[in-house]
Amino acid sequence: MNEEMNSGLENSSRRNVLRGSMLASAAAIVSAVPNAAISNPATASAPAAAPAHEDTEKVKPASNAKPANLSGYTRVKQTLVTPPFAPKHDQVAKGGPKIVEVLMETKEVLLTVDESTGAQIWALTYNGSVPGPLIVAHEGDMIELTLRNPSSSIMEHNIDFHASTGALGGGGLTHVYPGEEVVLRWKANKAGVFTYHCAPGGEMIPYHVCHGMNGAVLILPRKGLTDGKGKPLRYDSIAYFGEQDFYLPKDKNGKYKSYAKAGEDYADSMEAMRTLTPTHSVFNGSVGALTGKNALKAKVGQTVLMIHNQANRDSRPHLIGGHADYAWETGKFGDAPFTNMETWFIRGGSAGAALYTFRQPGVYAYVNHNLIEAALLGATAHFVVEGQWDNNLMEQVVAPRPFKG
Ligand SMILES: [Cu+2]
Repeated sequence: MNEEMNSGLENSSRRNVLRGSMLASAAAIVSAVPNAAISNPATASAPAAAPAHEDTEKVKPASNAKPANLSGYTRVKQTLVTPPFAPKHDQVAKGGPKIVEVLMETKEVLLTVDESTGAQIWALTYNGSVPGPLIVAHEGDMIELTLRNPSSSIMEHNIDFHASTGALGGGGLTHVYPGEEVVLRWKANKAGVFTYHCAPGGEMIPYHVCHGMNGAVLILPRKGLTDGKGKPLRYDSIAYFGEQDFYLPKDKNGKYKSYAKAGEDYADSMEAMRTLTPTHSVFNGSVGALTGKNALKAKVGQTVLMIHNQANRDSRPHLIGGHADYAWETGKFGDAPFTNMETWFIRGGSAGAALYTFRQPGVYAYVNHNLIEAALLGATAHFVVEGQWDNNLMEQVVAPRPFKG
């Protein structure tokens, strides 16, 4: 398997590819931090070889660290679901703080990004989807993640939770080779919606993130969302959008290249990413993933919480025909939301949330209002809303007709 790895990586062993440790920029991004990828020279050839555990030792907290105080917590398991859906949860916390146990498996899957062109990518994913699943908890809870990397994987993976505190967001404690699993527990001490992503080190960080390895965590205030002035805000459903910029290599004739396995596109991807010009910017993994028969559904009078994750690049969501009644642009529920927004802003490397109650039936397009990205690169989703039309809000007074002039 080693020898077959990647024709674009002639000068590196498979271990290098897995860890990214030969990459000069690794030190620049994660220097002075306990990152196993930096300190471990590329020597082994088996993906699940011993050094991983030694590396993990290096990033453990100092031995005089006190054990976590878990008294008062009760354990619950959260079954993660495929986006755009959210796992079952309470909007207002019931009882005391929880340790929310979740399981994620890193999966390297061939994903068709655009059926019309045949564009594909060996996506790097959590649980097989782009974005990875939404995790939901309340402020004060703990998330306890079991991260598994199956032995069939090519690559090493880890996870950096922007909502967490310490060790590169957990990235320094969660490097798992194929065939390994790790368990990380962190406290959700800030309410909001936050991104998470793989960050193996150096150039592997954008490579994994731009191959789909990112998602969001929703940490609700214990009393649920409010307008910032004490008015409770509730939703009927969550629509979880992961906007993904892909940089797919093309051949001399402008056709998208195909690869036999994950990682084989490495050198070509690096070249494509350096342009900073994505070939695609899509919601939930592919062009049309949330349009047509895959459109989101709602009814007039229903309220949807739209969560937008973009782990790499700025975006500016807009709901055509509607608004954000409330928008937590930065995703932080401790801050009062903006109100009645036409377009809101998601900073690259973050997630945000917007709440809207549908008032009219019809098809609403949820887009990145860089309309080139929406229409040409794929960043469009649809809500199909059923209900009674309200002429007080809008009416076609005269249908299109010829006129003289
Ligand atoms: Cu990864």
